[in-house]
Amino acid sequence: MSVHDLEKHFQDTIDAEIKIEPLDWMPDAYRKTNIRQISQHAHSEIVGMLPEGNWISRAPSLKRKAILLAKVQDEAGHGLYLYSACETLGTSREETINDLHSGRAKYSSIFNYPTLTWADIGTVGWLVDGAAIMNQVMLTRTSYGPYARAMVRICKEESFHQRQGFESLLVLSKGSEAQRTMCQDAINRWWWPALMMFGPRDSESTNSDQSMKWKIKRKTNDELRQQFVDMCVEQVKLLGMTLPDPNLKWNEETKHYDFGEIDWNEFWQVVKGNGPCNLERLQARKKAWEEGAWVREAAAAHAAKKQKRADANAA
Ligand code: BYC
Repeated sequence: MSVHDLEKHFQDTIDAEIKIEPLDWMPDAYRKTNIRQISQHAHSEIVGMLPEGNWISRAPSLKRKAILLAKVQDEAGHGLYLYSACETLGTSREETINDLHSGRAKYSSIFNYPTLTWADIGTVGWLVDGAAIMNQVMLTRTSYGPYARAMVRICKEESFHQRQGFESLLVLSKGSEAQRTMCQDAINRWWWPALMMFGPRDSESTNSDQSMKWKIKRKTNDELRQQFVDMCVEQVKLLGMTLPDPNLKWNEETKHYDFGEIDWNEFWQVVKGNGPCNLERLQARKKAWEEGAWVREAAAAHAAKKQKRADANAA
């Protein structure tokens, strides 16, 4: 088959809603886009453990500590499924992680903000995991098979994460004046960064057009952001709190909430490495990688020993 025929067959497969699998022929750019997106997603899960892990030893009760521990462990699992999905495209784990450590690969802007109070943990669950699910439900239908299948399980866990966050905020919102103030303050600080998670406006999104054609993405950044705003405006009412945007207003024509302008300068500064915690996050990841070297060596030695034993038994 000529490259033209291969490309046509590839696009027809996608248009017929048949998943692309690791051994199928695929255009180089499709492979690269998936490696870029899946690895960035994996890095986000792993870096995302840091702002929350920060509160495990300070959770206000045994119940909250157990929930937070489970959530942070879930994020580690998500990272692992995603790194594995990425490896099916022909990259090595080491290469992928080197790209994070050298700053070549990105991770979600949201994890470069600090978690200052206990209410931040509930707010991260509600808004950050809420934004994540909004984006990831669409990814359960992404065209690359291993990525889509990883997302099914991840979404189930993310939905527990979001609910526990909302429930934790609900308790604070019914608590003392100080707890209500803490809750509102956390919502005020996380709202705009959560909206930035969906990425630049569609008009500035360099990858969207092609990713939509390849059905890697099923909805655009702006569509998902709007869906998220509409959902949160209703949910915040249940908390008796407000969202920090004076321009939020129901639009009868579009049947959506209009909202204020995002500070895109802040977004790009954070993406470029100049956010409040970028340096700290990368340093923590590099340190963990270096300190974990002996674990990787031990695991490899154990696997080699097991294999040798299995070979001897088979002989
Ligand atoms: N932060 O062309 P665009 C989680 C980059 S984990 C940083 O629209 P695309 C969780 C983008 O990479 C949440 N960079 O890109 C974990 C591109 O640069 P490159 C993470 C961003 O890929 C623990 C450039 O801007 N979720 O939920 O079509 C605890 C232009 O953008 C961001 C995922 O990763 C950003 N926010 O669309 C709790 C989901 N936005 O790569 C929760 C999978 C954009 O060309 N990823 N950029 O140099 C996606 O769905 C898509 O990659 C995005 C961006 C919607 C994020």
